[in-house]
Amino acid sequence: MSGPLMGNRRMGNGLMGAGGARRCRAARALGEGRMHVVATAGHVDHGKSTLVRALTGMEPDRLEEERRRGLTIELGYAWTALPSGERVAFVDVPGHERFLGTMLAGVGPVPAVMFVVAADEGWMPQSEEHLVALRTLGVRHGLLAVTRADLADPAPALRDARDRLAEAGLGAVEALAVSGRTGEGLDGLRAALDRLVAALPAPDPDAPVRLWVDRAFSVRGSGTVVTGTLPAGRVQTGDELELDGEPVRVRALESLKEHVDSVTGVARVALNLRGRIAPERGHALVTPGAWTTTDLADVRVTLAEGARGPLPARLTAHIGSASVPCEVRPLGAEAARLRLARPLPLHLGDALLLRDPGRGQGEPRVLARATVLDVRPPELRRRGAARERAKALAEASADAASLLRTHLLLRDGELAAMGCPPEGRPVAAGWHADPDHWSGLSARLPEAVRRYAADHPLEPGMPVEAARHELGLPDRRLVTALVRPPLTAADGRIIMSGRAVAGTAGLPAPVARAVRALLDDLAEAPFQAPEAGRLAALGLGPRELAAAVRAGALLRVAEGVVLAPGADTRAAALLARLPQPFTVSQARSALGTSRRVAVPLLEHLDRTGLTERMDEVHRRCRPPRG
Ligand SMILES: Nc1nc2c(ncn2[C@@H]2O[C@H](COP(=O)(O)OP(=O)(O)OP(=O)(O)O)[C@@H](O)[C@H]2O)c(=O)[nH]1
Ligand SMILES: [Mg+2]
Repeated sequence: MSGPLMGNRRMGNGLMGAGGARRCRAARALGEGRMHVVATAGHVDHGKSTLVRALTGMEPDRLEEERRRGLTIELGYAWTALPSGERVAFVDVPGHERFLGTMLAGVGPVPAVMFVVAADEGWMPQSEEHLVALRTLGVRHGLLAVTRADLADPAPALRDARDRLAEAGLGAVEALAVSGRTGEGLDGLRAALDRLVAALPAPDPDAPVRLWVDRAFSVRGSGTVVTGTLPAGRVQTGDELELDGEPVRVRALESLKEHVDSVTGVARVALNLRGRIAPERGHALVTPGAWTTTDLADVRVTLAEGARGPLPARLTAHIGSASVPCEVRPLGAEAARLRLARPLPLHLGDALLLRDPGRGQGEPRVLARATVLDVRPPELRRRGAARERAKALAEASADAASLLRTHLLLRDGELAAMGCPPEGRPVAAGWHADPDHWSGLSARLPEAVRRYAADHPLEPGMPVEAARHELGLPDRRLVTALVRPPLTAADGRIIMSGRAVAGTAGLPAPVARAVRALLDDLAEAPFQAPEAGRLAALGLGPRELAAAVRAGALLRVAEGVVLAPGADTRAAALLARLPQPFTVSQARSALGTSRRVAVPLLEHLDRTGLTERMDEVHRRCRPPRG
């Protein structure tokens, strides 16, 4: 077994891509079925490694020290084909109490477990501790092997252990008596493993990648290599991934010592990486942008079997192959804020196992499950903020709706990076909103526009940017999405259309006074639009006139030509009394005005449909519509 990357590192020549033919033969011998990964668990010396060795013919204890001491110290890897052709790779964990951290790193990313109990010793402290850990991590698939059945009657240990596993949420697991030494029961165990893997849910090949590194080393000529259990998703040669925020490229890829171009979870993989990185166990390779890398998370705390609260303020958090010291700040009875000593890529719903590394023998060390509820929790500076947050977390679940209650507005990409596919349609350009917050904003906008119009009477409406600022929104497109009648948006501004009262009321006092003076002039001679001089004398420049027109205080028929509101319908009524069709000249004298006003006024009447042109010279009035 001289595979370069996956197996025994000391024995490998480490040339990815070299020796392919030999490996391909090995791969064919192993079968082409789907791959599954199963971790071992159980008390020290109960026969886990012996059983893995007997099942696979491979040596899980790679270190010289392990063989000398007859003890597993590091994670071991071995694999075989099952009778069905499906392939199973074992992650063999140490049972010694001192290596609980390593055991958790092995089990962390693995969906199923082979729980090993020695027939001659029965249930022991690390049997219990491993079971509590599995339960805390949410491992729900497994089988029970009561081994060393050549040394004692396996029946009592089998009965006892089966009941304990069932109670711990692993359900009615298959339980078998075997011997790693004599080989008794191994065929039955292989068949049971086949049934176990057949029942495992198929992971999503399109899921974002998060590969927790369990080993990292460099291979001469190839560079950095990491191995791990890929729980879901797909990794391919050439992929661009991220490790600790640094981009890395997958140069080559192996699975069970076989060179492959692409692999989907669940799988044991070895990746040859290019990038400025120094990977270690506990780092994760992730799909860029698909995870939120954070050192702060709000979590729901579920105490482990046998543990009592309150939790100590300093613990170690385990997820995947990572173990990270953390500070625990309780928020209410069931929630807490974790401050991690280094950032981890997390999703909502992830389970962290909280362990007290300081506890002595006999005391529970696996203390709690921390289910991630928020990966970007809000600051708690204000008085009472912690209490409010505790209340919110008590009602929260690990979904988009709960997140939006806290964050109010989130983009598609942010939700995805938090592990929450958005529910429902976006309110605008990829933005999702908390429904209550959105209807609150929707009620505030007309008020803001009204206030703005009162404060800026000469402006044609509230600039969208001002509204964005006023409502505290991160994107102008959110403002536009909030515009609905009677609001309208045009030219980057929001206008309150159909104002209730047309007139000078909303205009600044000097403008209102000037407009009233104009209207007095027009009352005498309704179609003699004021000359430029008169407008200038009254202080009515283009801005003031535009404001008066918007307010409905004046009617604008052309640039610089304004009349009293309603002058157009009055004109149409007068023109209707003329013999039809009529000329501009006839209209001009009927209205008592000049060509300067008559021409644009008639064009305005054409546009509004009160008159229509017959030819170059003639028009006629159109009967009122409807
Ligand atoms: N007679 C007998 N001895 C066994 C059997 N399985 C394991 N042993 C012996 O039990 C001892 C421990 O076996 P391991 O397989 O190293 O136990 P382990 O569970 O891997 O131990 P750790 O990894 O250190 O937790 C060794 O001396 C084995 O030879 C078995 O089925 N029958
Ligand atoms: Mg072992």
